[in-house]
Amino acid sequence: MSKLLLEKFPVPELRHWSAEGLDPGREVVLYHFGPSACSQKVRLALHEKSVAWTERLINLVAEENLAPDYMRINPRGVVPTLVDGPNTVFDSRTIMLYIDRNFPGPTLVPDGLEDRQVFDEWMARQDEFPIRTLTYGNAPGPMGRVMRGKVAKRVGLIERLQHENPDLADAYAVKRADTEGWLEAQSNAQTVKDVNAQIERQLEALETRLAEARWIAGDEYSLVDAAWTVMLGRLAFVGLGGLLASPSRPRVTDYYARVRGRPSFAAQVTRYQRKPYVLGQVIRGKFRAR
Ligand SMILES: N[C@@H](CCC(=O)N[C@@H](CS)C(=O)NCC(=O)O)C(=O)O
Repeated sequence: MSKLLLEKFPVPELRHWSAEGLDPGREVVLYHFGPSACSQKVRLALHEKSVAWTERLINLVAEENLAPDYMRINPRGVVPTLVDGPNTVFDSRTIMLYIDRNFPGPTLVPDGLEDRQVFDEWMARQDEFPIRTLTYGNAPGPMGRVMRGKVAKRVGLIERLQHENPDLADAYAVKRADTEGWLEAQSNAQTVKDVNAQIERQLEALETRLAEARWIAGDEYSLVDAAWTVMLGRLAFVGLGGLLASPSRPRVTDYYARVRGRPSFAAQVTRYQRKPYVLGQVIRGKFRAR
């Protein structure tokens, strides 16, 4: 049965982006997962800078991020991780800034002091938002149930991996504590409700900001727009797309249409959030024997 389903929901071939002005032989490797918001942020940055990259897919539904080999690359056991020659870079915000600074292409961080301050503030607003609770607490239908069910079973898996890999005992202990908090948050209706109210407040603030500037940090598109693109795309993904079409927030609606109209959105967000693609990953994850 799983084989049949896998044939029905193939994972499309992934294209890699052509680079201009990169040293021949420089290989940029991104460990990522298609629908992961943090991975999307980094992919948008790579795309907007036209950086060539090679992918290593880490299927979060299959918990490949917990595999000892991956934990030895990224001890936090999360995606994304960027490897650029001798440099291994963690954390989506840090990776985005690293990409902007270390590759040719348009500058995606504003120069002026005022714009830079707004940039930092809105990067933090996005980065600190409990997007995991928003996603897992709201994900609709059977897909949502599979996602939440996987989290519930993770603690046992982590305990086993911790036992089998004493060199990673501390890293797995952190994962275990984090998973317990995650489980609690996604199952607590009040917590999910609070997070949903919190995103509405952020959208109100975004509406106000967009009355002052065309893009979040001024006249030019920047990395903070990429970060918020992912945030808004996530709302649509988890069935809260109505929040982006509210008549009380016309600027947010227009802004979402503009970021969605960029080629980077189709290539790095939509295509990794299409139902057949996501279902393919979920099914692979669900049936993969560990
Ligand atoms: N602050 C980190 C968070 C990374 C993160 O939580 N990644 C998620 C996907 S968006 C993940 O790998 N989740 C799996 C897990 O926590 O076990 C970043 O921005 O990169």
